[in-house]
Amino acid sequence: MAEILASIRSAVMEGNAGEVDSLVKTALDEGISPKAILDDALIDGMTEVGQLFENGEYFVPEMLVSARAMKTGLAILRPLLIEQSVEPVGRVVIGTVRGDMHDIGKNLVGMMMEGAGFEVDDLGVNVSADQFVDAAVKGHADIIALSALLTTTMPNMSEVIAKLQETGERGNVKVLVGGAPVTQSFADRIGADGFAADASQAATLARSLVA
Ligand code: B1M
Repeated sequence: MAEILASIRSAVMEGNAGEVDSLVKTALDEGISPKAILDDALIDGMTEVGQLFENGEYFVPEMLVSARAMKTGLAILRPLLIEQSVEPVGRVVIGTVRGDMHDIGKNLVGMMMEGAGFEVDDLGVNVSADQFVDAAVKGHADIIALSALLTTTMPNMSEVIAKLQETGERGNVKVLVGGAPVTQSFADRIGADGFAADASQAATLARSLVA
């Protein structure tokens, strides 16, 4: 790993947003690709933070400052990861499901979908089934994209599908699910139209769902 990527990774783990800011800019100046900075430094650092939390070495405050540091880096990469598209290939309503406050992965998915040419309506975190369905109907969305990071909030994805069925909208919109604990078999079980393991797969899958 390039030395600077290792330094960015460490700065994320230390929750040092200022350091992440300047190192990411330096890495870009050195010609390192935004994708490498994202995958090999920012995501890698955050994965390690999760491991340390699991081992009892990090606690919620540490996770929080690391998340802020990662967001600082993402804000710099965002315009570079998003290609300008003239006509949207489709409309996506995205959010993290009810009860869940994790938004970094969801933000990445939204970003990659914008990059793939979608118009993205990001409803944020802790989004109820009603909010998802209302926004999808009002915005004539082709896809509802649901993110969940907790095993306890995964089941709330099926509330959205139930609400779509209840309102007669199920046939008008595809439902795409993802997030660390979500699997293809879970997606099949709740009747989702697709599952993606990461943000770039989510964008590819979204394009095939509207093709
Ligand atoms: Co939380 N947390 N957290 N946390 N947190 C996890 C998820 C956890 C795995 C940590 C651990 O134990 N190792 C664990 C969940 C355990 C479980 O359910 N099995 C956990 C816990 C327990 C909690 C709390 C309950 C802790 C507490 O309070 N005791 C609490 C819950 C709060 C709530 O939501 N109600 C909590 C709180 C927090 C913070 C607020 C401190 C912070 C979130 C800040 C924020 O998001 N703004 C936080 C963080 C940072 C994490 C970890 C460390 C990192 C998550 C992250 O951003 N990863 C996480 C451990 C881990 O995942 N390693 C953890 C980076 C991100 C790029 O990856 O989000 O997985 P990810 O997204 C990926 C894919 O999953 C996929 O694409 C992305 C990559 O390309 N993807 C999709 C995501 N959504 C998708 C949607 C798609 C397709 C793909 O289609 C629509």
